[in-house]
Amino acid sequence: MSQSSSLQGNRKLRIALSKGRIFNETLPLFEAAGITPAEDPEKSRKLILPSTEPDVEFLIVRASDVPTYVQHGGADLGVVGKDVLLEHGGEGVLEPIDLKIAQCKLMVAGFPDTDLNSNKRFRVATKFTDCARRHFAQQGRQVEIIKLYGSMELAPLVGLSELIVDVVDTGSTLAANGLVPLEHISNITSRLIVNRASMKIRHSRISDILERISSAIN
Ligand code: PRT
Ligand code: MG
Repeated sequence: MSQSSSLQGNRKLRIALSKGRIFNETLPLFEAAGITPAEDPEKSRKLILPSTEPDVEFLIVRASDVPTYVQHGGADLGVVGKDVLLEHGGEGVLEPIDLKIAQCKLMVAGFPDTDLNSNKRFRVATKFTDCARRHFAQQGRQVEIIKLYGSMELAPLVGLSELIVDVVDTGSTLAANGLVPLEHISNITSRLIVNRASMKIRHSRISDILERISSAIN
């Protein structure tokens, strides 16, 4: 049978991960659960990596695509930042475990002299358009949202917006660009997510993995 066969009972269990920070911080947890990728995704160009477990494989996808793969059953499990999950909406996925990795904060940021209480209609540059819209709506503030795909910190520097909404860790990227955090929206950690149907169909195998990962966290 081919590796990509979609025969439900027979095909391998698929875990969607993004490269970089999430992969690096997730690896020890999967190792503790006895599942290790057989190849280094930073060195391989393969998008499907076999694992040391014959019935499990890893899918390497863009961070923001992880919930979409899991929602539509392209992957059974996934690891994703809560920021990405909030923006996706979490439809069709279960979120059983907070992995407590890749911690950061979703923040409103801008220049230090910004008066957030002014009646000005701020322009907000962000890739988290839904989160930003919700945040400002809750406060009854009218803003114009400008969608970007990355490097949000640049937008205020060139007058594209007064504010940005982005995840902040150390704050050094903001500081290096003369910006400061102005408002906290949400604490962010990565979550293990599971496709709803997979959770029923492959219940015992998935529960076993969830249990082993949970005990690795604690
Ligand atoms: O790269 P791509 O656009 O595909 O996706 P991505 O950039 O969202 O992926 P990745 O791998 O960079 O981040 C994956 C997840 O890690 C995010 O969804 C967050 O949940 C989490 N995370 C934790 C972070 C950070 N910390 C973080 N610092 N994601 C991004 N950053 C960025 C931040 O936006 C800033 O521009 O890193 C930069 C440096 O942060 P400072 O504050 O430490 O300077
Ligand atoms: Mg990135």
